[in-house]
Amino acid sequence: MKTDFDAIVVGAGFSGLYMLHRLREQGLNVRVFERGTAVGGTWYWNRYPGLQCDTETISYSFTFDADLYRDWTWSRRFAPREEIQRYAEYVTDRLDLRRDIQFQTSVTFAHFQEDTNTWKVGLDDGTELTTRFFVTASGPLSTANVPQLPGMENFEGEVYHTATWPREDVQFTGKRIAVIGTGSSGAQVICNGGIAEQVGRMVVFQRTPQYITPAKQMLLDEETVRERKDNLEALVEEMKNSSFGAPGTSTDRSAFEHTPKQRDEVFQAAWEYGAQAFALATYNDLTSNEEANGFAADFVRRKIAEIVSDPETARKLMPNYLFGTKRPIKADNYYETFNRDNVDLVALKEEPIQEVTANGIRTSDGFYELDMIIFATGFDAVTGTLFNMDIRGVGGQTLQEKWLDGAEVMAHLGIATHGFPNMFMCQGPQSPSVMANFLFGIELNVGWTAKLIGYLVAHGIERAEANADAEFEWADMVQQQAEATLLLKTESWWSGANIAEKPRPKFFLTYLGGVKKYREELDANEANGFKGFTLS
Ligand code: N01
Repeated sequence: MKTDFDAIVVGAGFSGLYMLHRLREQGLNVRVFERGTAVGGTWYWNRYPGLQCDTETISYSFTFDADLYRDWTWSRRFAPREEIQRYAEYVTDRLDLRRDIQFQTSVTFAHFQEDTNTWKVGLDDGTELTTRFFVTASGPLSTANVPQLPGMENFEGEVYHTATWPREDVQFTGKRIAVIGTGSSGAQVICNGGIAEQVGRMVVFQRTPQYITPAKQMLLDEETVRERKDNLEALVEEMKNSSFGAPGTSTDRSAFEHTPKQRDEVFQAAWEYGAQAFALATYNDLTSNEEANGFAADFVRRKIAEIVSDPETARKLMPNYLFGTKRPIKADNYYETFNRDNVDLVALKEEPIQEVTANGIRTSDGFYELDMIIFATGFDAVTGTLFNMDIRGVGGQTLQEKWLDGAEVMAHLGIATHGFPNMFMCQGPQSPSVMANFLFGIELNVGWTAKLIGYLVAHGIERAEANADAEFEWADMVQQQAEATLLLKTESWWSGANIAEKPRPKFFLTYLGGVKKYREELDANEANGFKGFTLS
């Protein structure tokens, strides 16, 4: 059947951009719908002060086109949001993608049409379109989690969430502000945004302390930049064969190969080096062996005690759960910020919030007068945005029904789910997505999906559907990977524990086997004629 488009893609973040490029290269008629006014996805929406990518720019760049890589020059070891936004615009213009992206348009529904093996897609302006392939590139972290605090509606000051930060400048000078949440976003707001230096007072409401190691941001000199560009092939080889999809992020060494003194030297060197070194390149058993984990955890706690001058504040900042079982945070001067006279810490487990009033927050122990509340409370991750669209597959079944509201999420290769033929998810559930260098992950699974779509078109195959047994096997394997680690021992958004009203997923939501293994799985699958899919 003739459709309006061969493929409709939801979202113009990096996944959507790459998908558009790859499908268009194969001569397909593609349209991307983006709710924002520009490309960039997560980097478009999260514009809070201090935001920078904590994957190093050397690998947080597309590598599929050497000229595209070499013609862009990053200024720093970690790119600030604005620079990534410019990079996304650069990619868009270089690949001439803009003409196939419609901005300020949300996809409201996508319904599979069984009689024609096509999708009917609805937009928020009421338009209905047909497409052969429906592709979600809507991001795993794109629906903000805003906790309902008692009395919140009475607050008369300014209220922001890191993930929906306004485009206009926010003034902080002299104000009394609360930051609620100390994940990657909260940490960057607290110590990287320059806010602490401007505000009258900053009160950090911390529910769970975090392990935070220095990022070690720095400007790049010309020689470093030239070296990177000259050695792209070797870099890509290393990324392909690594676990995280970035250089310097793995090691074969166990923590038990070293004496306590040697371990401290290794941890200290990684602390000074920054980036992902502490979590990923010190020892290979930190997140699989509790004793090894304790070595790293103790080291960070000792650092907190050394850095933070007030012993009571230091105690409150010390995590007592397993290191690395929440996403390790890399940020400069985080613990140091709590030495400032105008920064206070409230440990919510000891001093819970009782109510928000017109001019502040009352806890069990006191009242904090405030002009502004910043929520850095994260996301309804992985499935949140997918569930917000009305996606219906075979028999009119919704994605929520299929996945039991999140309790039984299964996606073959992290890309497709049974009952939803011709629908493909970029960086979907049970792909490496957030557990790897996101851009390299995109090159792998978006690239693979584009190949599958190309194969279907070339062979006149109308319908590709993931098989139920294949997706179960994949989801079960992902769950076994998680059970082999310590990750399930801690509540986190990784384990789907951060949204109280959502069920805990039976199968872990992210593939933990690493980039190399995932790439090999995808290659083997393709070599086996796209195993686990019924093509008809
Ligand atoms: O969100 P989070 P995030 N009352 O869920 C707390 C990526 N990212 O936006 O730990 C009080 O990690 C919650 O407490 P607890 C990255 O993948 C990347 O910071 O649940 N507090 C936690 O402290 C990251 O992992 C970059 O007890 C409440 C915080 O809010 C992911 O995005 C930068 C609460 C939420 O932390 C999410 O990070 C930023 C409540 N009711 C983000 N509810 C890069 O640099 C939640 N909290 C690439």
